[in-house]
Amino acid sequence: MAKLNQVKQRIEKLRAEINHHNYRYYVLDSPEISDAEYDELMRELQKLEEEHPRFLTPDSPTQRVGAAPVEAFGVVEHPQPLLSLGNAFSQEELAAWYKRTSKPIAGEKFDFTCEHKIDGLAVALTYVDGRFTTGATRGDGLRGEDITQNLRTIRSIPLSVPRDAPARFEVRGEVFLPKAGFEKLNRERAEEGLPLFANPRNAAAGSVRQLDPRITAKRPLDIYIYMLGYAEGKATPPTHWETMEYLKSLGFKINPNNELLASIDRVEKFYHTWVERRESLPYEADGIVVKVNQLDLQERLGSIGHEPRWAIAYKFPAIQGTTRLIDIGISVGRTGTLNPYAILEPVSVGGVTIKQAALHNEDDIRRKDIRIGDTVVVQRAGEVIPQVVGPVVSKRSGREKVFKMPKRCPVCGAEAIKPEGEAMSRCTNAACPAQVQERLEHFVSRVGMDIRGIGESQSAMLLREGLVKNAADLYDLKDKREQLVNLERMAEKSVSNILNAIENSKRRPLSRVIFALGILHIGEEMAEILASHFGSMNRLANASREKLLSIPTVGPKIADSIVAFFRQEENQKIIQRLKDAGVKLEEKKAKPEELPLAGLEFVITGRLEASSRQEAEAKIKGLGGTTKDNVTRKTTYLVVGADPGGTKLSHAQELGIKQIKEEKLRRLLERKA
Ligand code: 9MJ
Repeated sequence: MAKLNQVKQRIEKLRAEINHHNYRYYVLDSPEISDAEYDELMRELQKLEEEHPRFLTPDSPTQRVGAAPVEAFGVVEHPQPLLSLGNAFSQEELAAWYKRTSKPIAGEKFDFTCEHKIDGLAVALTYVDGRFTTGATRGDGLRGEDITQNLRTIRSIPLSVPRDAPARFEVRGEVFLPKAGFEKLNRERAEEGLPLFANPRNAAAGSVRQLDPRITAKRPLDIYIYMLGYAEGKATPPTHWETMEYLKSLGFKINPNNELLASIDRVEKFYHTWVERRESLPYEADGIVVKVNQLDLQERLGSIGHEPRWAIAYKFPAIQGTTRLIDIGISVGRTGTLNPYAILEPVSVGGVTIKQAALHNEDDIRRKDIRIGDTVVVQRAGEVIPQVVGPVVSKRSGREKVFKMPKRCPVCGAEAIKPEGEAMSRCTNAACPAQVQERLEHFVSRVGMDIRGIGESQSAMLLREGLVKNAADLYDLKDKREQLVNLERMAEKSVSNILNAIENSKRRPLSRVIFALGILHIGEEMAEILASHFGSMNRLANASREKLLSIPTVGPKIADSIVAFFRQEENQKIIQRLKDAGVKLEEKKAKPEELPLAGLEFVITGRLEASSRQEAEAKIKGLGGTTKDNVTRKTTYLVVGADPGGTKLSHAQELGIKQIKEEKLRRLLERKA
C-alpha cells in the first residue's frame, strides 16, 4: 500500500510539473527546460500510468490526444448565448457607435479595452470542479457542436485549473492557426498533393472540425481567451480588464497586445497603430474589438439580437482589389505538379502591386467559376501569396474563356496525368527541365540542405551552364572553381561562400537529407519519422512496402512512393554519390531503452481484426516493446482478439496480468508512435 501511495504521489508531482512546463511553453512562450527534459517527464508519467491504470484521469497531460474518431459531433446548448459583433468600417462608424453607447450610460465614468480581432473560430470552454469538461463551437449562438476532444489537443488550453477557481465557469475565445503554422500546413499539403487551404481561418476551422482528434492534434493550433461567459460559486472581478488578468492567473492564454484605454481618441490611435503593423503579427487579425470595460455597464447596455451594444469590431481596411485576369499560366513543381496561377493586369492592393496570384488547382478554378478574361477580386492576407477570391460575374462580357488543364506539360511536352483522387495534374517526365530545376532548388533550400548562396537564379544558371545536372553534382563543384568564377555575377567571394555552404551541408541530420531528396508525399514531418525509424538511408532504401506499412503513420500512398523512388536507378546513383562525397546518411538510432514501449512485454491471443498478428508485433517491436508467445509473470499486457482459444487468457487471469482489447492496443501504438 505504501508503495502505491508513493506511485500516486509521484504521478501527481509529474502532472503538476508537466502542466507547469506546458504553461511556460505554450501560454507564456518562455520555456524553462529543454524538449528532451520535457519528453523525459512525459515518458515517466506515461510509464507509471500504464503500469497503474487506476490512477489514470482524463485531465492527465498524457490524455490530450487519444480519443477515438467520432461519426458526427454532438450538440451543445449554450447556457448563455454566444455573441457575435457588429462592425464599424470607418472612423465615422466608430464615432456613431460611441455616441449610441454613451447615451444610455450618460454620466457614468467608463473606459475601453482594445483587442485584436482574430480571424479564427469562436469557442466556449466549460470547466467544472477544476476540470475542462466541454468545448463547443459558436454554432448559431444558442447551440454549437461538441468539439471537446479536439480542443483538448490544443496545448494552450488548460485541462485543469487551480482549486480556487469558480466551481463551474465558461470562458470564450478564438482558436486560430498562427501564420507560420498555416504556411507549414499548406507546404505539407502541397507535398502530399492535397488541395491547399485558402487562408488561416479556413485552415483553423477545418482543423478543429475534424472527426478524428488525432488529425487536429497534428495542427499547430493556438487560442486567445477574450471573455468570461459565466462563473458560479465565486465572485469575479467588476471589469473586463481585471477579468482577463484573473483568467490569466488561472492559466488561460490572453493576448499580450490587449490594451486598456481611457478615451475613444486613444482607441482610434490603437487602431491606426495596428493598421500599420498588422502584417508583423504572428496571427491573422482583421480588425480590433473595442469593449466597454465596466461589466455592470455592459449589463445595462445589453444586446440587440446576438450583437452586444457594449462592443464593436472596428475592421481593418480590406486588402482586396479588383482587376482583370489576363490569362492562367502553369508552373511545374518539383514532383511534376502542374500549378495554375493567375496572370493579372497589375493592380495596387493595400500599397503593393500584384501581377500574379495563386489559383490552387483545376477543381478550385471550376468551383469558383473563374474564367480567363474575367474581372476578379484579388486578396492579400499577411505574408501569404495573393489569391484570387472569385469572379465579378456582373462584369462579364460573354467573351470570357473557361480554363482547361493542358493534357501535356507546358515545359517539356510530356503527357500530364491526374491520378485518381488527387487534386493536381502531373507531368510524367522525371527529366522535365522544370522538375529538375525545382528539385535542385528544393534540395538547397533552407528547409532542405540549407545551402546558402544558391537560390532560384543560381540553380537555373548552374543547370544552364551544364555544371550540375542533379543534387549530387553540387558536391563536385569544388573541382570546378575556375568555371564558377567565370560565371556571370559570380565573384570570387560568392564562389567561396557557396563552396563552404556545400561543404557544411554534409553534416545535416538524416531527416533533412531524406526531405531534401524530394520524394513524392514526403514532407518534413514524415522525413523525421522515417529517419528516426530507420536510422540510415541504406535501411530506408532497402525497406519493403510491408516494412514501411508497419510504421503506424505510413499509409499505402507514402509506402508506394518511397519504394518507387528508391527503385529508380538514377536515384540510387545520386544517393551513392552523396555518400561518396561524405554526406552523412546515418544517424544514431534512439537507444532501445529510450523507445516509448521499452520494458513492456506483449502477448497476443485470438484473432486480430484491424491488422495481422505479424503487423501488430512488428509495430510493438518498432517502438521498443517485446512480444512473446506465452503469458508469464513478466507479461505487461495480454492483447485479447476475437475468439481467444487456448489457455493464455485463463493464465493471464490467474496471474492478474492486465488484458487489453485490440482497439486499445491500436490506440496505444498510435499514441506512442
Ligand atoms: C476575436 N475574434 O478576437 C471577441 N474577439 O467579444 C475578441 N472576439 C468577442 N473579442 C465578444 N478579441 C464577442 C466576441
